[in-house]
Amino acid sequence: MSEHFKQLAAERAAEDVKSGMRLGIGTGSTAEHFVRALAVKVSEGLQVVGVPTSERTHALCVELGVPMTTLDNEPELDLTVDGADELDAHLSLIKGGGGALLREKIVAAASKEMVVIADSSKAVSRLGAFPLPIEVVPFGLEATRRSVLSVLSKLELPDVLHLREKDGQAFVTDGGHVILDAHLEDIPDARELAMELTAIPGVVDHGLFIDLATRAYVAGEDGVAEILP
Ligand code: ABF
Repeated sequence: MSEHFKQLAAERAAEDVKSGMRLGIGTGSTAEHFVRALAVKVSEGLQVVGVPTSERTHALCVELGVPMTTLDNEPELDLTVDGADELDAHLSLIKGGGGALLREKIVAAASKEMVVIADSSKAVSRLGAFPLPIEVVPFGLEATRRSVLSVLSKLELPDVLHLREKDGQAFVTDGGHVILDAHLEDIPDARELAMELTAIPGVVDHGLFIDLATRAYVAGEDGVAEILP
C-alpha cells in the first residue's frame, strides 16, 4: 500500500513541473516514481532538464529518456523533488537512508523550491526514530566518530553510532565517504544538532535538512495532503 501512496505523492509533484524548468531529481523509491511520471510527460513533449542526485537516479533517467544536465551547467534550479525518511510539521527532514544525502542537499540548496514527496508513514511529530545518517571522510574516522559522540553527549542524546555496511564492507557514498548512522530515537532540537554536527572537521554533511523544503505532498488513506512549512 505504501508503494501506491508513494506513487500518488510523486504524481502530484509531477503536475507542478512546467516546460522550461530546471529540476533537481531525488533518490529513493518515491523519487523513482517521480522519474517515471516525469518521463511520461517528457515523452508527451514536456521540455525540462534534470540534475540527478545519485548515480542510481542518473541511470534511471538515462533508461527512461529524461534529459539531464549537471549542476555546473545549471547552478540555479527551479524545483527539486525528492523523498525523505522522516518529515515533521515544519518540513524539517531526515534524509540519507539511501546514502545520497550530500548530493541531495547540494541540489536542494541550489533550488528555488524543494518539494518533498512521501507516504504518510514518513510524517512524524518529532524527528529521530529513523537513524540519522552522518557522512564522514574515511581519513581519521575514529577521531571524527569520537567528536560526533562528544556532541551527542553534550546534547544528552544516545551515543549509539553504527558505521553503515553493505555486503560486509563499509558502505561508500557516491562522494567516496562513509556513513555513521546515529540511533537517537528522538531529536528535541534538530537545528541545534545540525549546527553542532556541521562544525565537526571530518563530517562532510548529515541527513538533517532544515529550512530547505518549501512544500510536501504526503499521500495516505485520505488522499494527497499538501504541507507548507
Ligand atoms: C532519498 O531516498 C533519501 O534521502 C531517503 O533516505 C530515501 C527515501 O527513500 P524511499 O523513497 O525509498 O522511502 O529520498
